[in-house]
Amino acid sequence: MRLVAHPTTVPAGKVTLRVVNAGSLTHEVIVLPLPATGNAGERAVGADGRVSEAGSLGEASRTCGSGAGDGIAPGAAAWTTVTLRPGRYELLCNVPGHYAAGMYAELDVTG
Ligand SMILES: [Cu+2]
Repeated sequence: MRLVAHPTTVPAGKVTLRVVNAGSLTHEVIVLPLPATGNAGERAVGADGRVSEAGSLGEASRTCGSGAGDGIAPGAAAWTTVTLRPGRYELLCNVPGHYAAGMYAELDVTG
């Protein structure tokens, strides 16, 4: 499993994420700031197979819709608009087990 960001660098301000689920399972995308010394993929995974969403800046998890929902069905798109300051962020899927399986990507925001 993987999550790919195109482009990987965007200007600060309002950023619209358009997520296409090209897989065969339900997925989602959560936006979290990366800690100054951390990299994508390094978050602690809990016993439930998920990472903490504390500090989340938004998510795209609604099939053919905006914002938070029950997950993006296979073949469907989802979207959300977040306001991002310059920095490093992590896009990740928090369906149990998916983060540990590689569903994360760094997104860099320039000033
Ligand atoms: Cu997933």
